[in-house]
Amino acid sequence: MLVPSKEEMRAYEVDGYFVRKNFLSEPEVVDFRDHARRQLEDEANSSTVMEKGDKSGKKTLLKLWNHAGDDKFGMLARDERLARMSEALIGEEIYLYSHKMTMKQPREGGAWEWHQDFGYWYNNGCLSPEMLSIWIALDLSNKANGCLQVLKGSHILGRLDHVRENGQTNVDKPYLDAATERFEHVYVDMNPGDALVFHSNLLHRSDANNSDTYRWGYICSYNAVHNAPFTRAREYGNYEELKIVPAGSFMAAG
Ligand SMILES: O=C(O)CCC(=O)C(=O)O
Repeated sequence: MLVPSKEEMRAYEVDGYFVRKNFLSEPEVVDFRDHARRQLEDEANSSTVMEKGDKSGKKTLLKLWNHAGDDKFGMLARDERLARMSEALIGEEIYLYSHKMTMKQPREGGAWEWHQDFGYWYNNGCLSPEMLSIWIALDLSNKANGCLQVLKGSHILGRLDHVRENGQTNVDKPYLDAATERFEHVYVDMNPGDALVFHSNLLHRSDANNSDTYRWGYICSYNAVHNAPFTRAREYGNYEELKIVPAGSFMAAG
């Protein structure tokens, strides 16, 4: 199903997120993950892969692309399943805001602190939170290896103030403390191929990976066309027509 079900629509509205099981099929995950591991582990020692530190000094890896081309990464970001889902939830014409790989290596990947994505996208010149992300698990993602955690329903707070800490943009502590009192804290367990679809104001974080397994996630974020940044603050996120491709086209891409 390309568009969200009624239940998914409602969960997105009320909880700020939902998980679509088996968003990618098993052969699709294997194809994409094998390619990603080969290419990005090779790149990991170069400046094209960023290292984000956490409070304990552990590093998590992040690869961000500025444009979606015809390679496997770009083709999945342009896949009709992601595009149609995002368009239906945002309710407007959309474009791809960013696509990135968040890589927690076994025993090494650090934590992401509590934040809203709109907390920093706003600083890039996006006026409204008509934005969302689809986080696709490429590995089993659980409490032991640092799965995503969310404060269910916290997107209704609107944008909170954020502060810059260790290269991460994190929500201001007193507001976070108040929010954790009010909203349910959920660890989002996912199987490879599952997708977490979440609103740009949903508070989320993840722990360090203290396990022997990989925890990689591919995140594609979409924005309403009329909400494109009013200033070119970054090389990514600026409006480009989204050239949607049929489901699974990335399998044939190099
Ligand atoms: O992959 C994760 O654990 C979190 C990534 C994240 O929140 C982000 O890139 O904004």
